Amino acid sequence: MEYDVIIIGAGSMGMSAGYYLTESGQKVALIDSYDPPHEAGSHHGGTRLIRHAYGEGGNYVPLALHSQKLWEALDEKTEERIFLRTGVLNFGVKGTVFLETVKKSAETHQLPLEVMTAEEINKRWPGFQLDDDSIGYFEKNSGVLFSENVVRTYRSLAVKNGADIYVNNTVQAIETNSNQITVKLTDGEIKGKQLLISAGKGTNQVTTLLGITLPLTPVRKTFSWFRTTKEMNYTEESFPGWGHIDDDSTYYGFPSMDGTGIKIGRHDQGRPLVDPGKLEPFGTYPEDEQETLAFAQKYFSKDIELKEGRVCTYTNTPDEDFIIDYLPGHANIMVACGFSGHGFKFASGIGESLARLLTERESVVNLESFRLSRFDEI
Ligand code: PYC
Repeated sequence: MEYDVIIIGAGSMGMSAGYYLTESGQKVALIDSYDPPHEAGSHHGGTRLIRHAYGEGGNYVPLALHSQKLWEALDEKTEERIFLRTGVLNFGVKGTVFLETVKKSAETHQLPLEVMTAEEINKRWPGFQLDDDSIGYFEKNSGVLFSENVVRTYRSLAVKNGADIYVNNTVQAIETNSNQITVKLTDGEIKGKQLLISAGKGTNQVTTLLGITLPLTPVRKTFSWFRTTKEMNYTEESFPGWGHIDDDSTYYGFPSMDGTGIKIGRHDQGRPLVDPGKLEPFGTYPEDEQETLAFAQKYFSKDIELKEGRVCTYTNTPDEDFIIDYLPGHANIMVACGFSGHGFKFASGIGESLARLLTERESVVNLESFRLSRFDEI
């Protein structure tokens, strides 16, 4: 049997693309080194933010808004929780490029955005204790996505639509010609007309089988959950999703979902992974516990305590914009990678556009800024 599309890497992007491809009647094979949803990639830890007014660049806004619609449609299709409208507060020192871009992108796209002083923020959400020099931008329509539920739901819908899934399988070799691609797996081999590589931190292990190395740096990241005696100030009803930006650091976080604890992570920095297959456990380095705890004590509550932490991976590009393109020299192979720690919120929109590109050669949303041609070395 020959598949229409083989997808290597069935995490958030690959699983979403697989689902949308099966919705348009394509015969799809999904391959993953683990059994998704799992903790070895970039979709675990329960939650992700979706923000619409976008500090990383106004060009992301149409994709964020379209993705939001698709999340809401997915929510209707499943009993699983997919999206919760908590609102998201971006706060920090007034004038940072990120916060100015949030404001400008909201103005350009006429998004509702409330400008708030520190005093107003502390009053509205008593869980915050911000200094007078902080400013905040609150968008009420954005919120929290349930990341493992998303991957589980896309998987079950794709399989129901006829996708085959090859779990706990790694790719050993790829043979290509213009008509057919053969992927040799740990267990057997499969053939397809087109290939999508969406293997996160393992992407270069796959593309080097085709002689191509992409400008990707897998980075070890951590996130933690905290407890406090003032839990009622941090519930999903009483506290928003948030991001904090100043000149030296970026942190993000979530309310305590169903009493699981306040989740906080540091978005910038992290240690580049020498071997993408090896991730040292949480607590290996002093900063794993210290950084987010110091942040939480400063901006939330003095009595906050670490409950537990986890490790995950970002796969960063040099400019932290994504890579979504055909692989050079291969008109039947696409790559979607380098999501640089801010891609999950777009997985619905990107998966749908990848499916459209693979079937009709045109995207639903403009993805031109993610082309490989922006890098000199490719
Ligand atoms: O892009 O908002 C974001 C985000 C939250 C956690 C990691 N990335």
